Amino acid sequence: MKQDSILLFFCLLAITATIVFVWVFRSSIKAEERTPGIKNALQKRFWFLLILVVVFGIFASVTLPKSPYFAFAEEVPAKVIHVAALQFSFFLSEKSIDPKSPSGDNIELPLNKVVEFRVTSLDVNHGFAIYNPQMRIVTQTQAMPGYINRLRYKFTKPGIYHVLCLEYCGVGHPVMQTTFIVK
Ligand SMILES: [Cu+2]
Repeated sequence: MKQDSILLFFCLLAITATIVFVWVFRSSIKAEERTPGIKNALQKRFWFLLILVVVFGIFASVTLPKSPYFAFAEEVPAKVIHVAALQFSFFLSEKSIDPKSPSGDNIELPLNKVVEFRVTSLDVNHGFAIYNPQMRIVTQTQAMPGYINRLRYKFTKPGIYHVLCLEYCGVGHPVMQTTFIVK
């Protein structure tokens, strides 16, 4: 399948990169023997790289579990909202949206319950960013043609939320927005 061949391609790429890396690494060991005085510098580099790897490891282990990919993954959403982006508006509906004649509804979402947005685009790439009543962004995903991105979120404050496009999608981009109510 297409996905398998992509995976195979990247595996071959990784093997090639590893071979090149090992070759460069091995030839740099020879340089150490030829040039006296470089040992200290190489030792410093070793410690620098080790500290870098440890710091990165700590950073990754703290931040990766907080990635939005895992947000509310175990929960069943109280409401599913279908979202279709189209130059230059958003359609939000509780029913699935017909791509040939998209239409949206006024959306009212429950407070303190997990809501799932299923976001797609009917033309070009758009952004789907949700702003709270104070116009601070709370969550976002991309709206891409041919893909459905699931975005789960739990609203903890009532009010009118705004949806803005975050991807420059054409002349109407600045006015591409909609609202929904959380209560
Ligand atoms: Cu846009």
